[in-house]
Amino acid sequence: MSGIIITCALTGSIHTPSMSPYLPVTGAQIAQQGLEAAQAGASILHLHARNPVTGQPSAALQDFNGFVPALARDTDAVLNLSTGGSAVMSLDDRLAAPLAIAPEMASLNMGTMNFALYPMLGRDRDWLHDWERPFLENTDDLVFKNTPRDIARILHNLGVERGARFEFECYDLSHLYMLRHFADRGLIQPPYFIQFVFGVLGGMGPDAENLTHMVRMADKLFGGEDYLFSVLAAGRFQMPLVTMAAAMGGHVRVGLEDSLTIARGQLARSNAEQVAKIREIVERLGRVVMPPDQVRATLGLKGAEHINA
Ligand code: KMH
Ligand code: ZN
Repeated sequence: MSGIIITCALTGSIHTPSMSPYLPVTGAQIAQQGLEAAQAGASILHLHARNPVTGQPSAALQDFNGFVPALARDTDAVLNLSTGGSAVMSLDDRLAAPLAIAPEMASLNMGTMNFALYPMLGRDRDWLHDWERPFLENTDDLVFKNTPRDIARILHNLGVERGARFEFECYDLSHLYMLRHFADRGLIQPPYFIQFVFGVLGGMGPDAENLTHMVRMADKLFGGEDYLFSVLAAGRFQMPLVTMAAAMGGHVRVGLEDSLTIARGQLARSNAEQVAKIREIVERLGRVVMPPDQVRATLGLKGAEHINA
């Protein structure tokens, strides 16, 4: 098996500050945790911003500028900006920072779907901020909008015009067919870096059978040579599912965006802790971690010198 790409998603827009004191929120925290994650072996950093005072997911360019320039200066990791942002944001808002920064990579969610976070309300907590509880409650009526028109716009404005390549987020089998559709339209070129997303309520569940079937169908739709797959899984399914991906020859994504824990019931103290753990696992499986330059060559990226940071 060839090298393995470790992506680390540092903060995301799913968890809220009351859930973990280790969730990075300020620009300085995101930059520091990103640096440590890169040093631990993450070659791609998947990035969202937050309001540094409230911890609320943010689309503001000034909040991205709190950590993107530092990460560009202090690491050679591939910076991958989310275009999903938060499901509560408009597409214009989600795209503001990626369009300004023109990153080497951007995420691209391959279908409109439910994105239900309210089960995380489960137990009582002391909420640090007023926004957290209603934010989670209202996800019982939230549509994460990623229509074909939205996808085409992102491909055009970020891909064609700014030379970004994509982390294609596929939460379900249908999203692979949408990806095939855009390949047939000639709007994307291989190799496709496909992120299989497990365990979001609204997408496929974290079952091993789903992973084997997704790989089987990706082989059928794209051929073994034209795509790479990576896996992320939410919550306690993170490590089991990404380990399975590594054993199957795939790539892995960890980070506090996807799971706040390092073991059952135990909060991860940093993103780097999760990176170090999966690195040890994959190396014991006989995989070799790909450094950023090899990732750039493998995925056909434009190079860090071409981003606005
Ligand atoms: N939060 C993950 C489930 C994005 O940023 O575009 C998916 C994600 C979406 O990372
Ligand atoms: Zn994300």
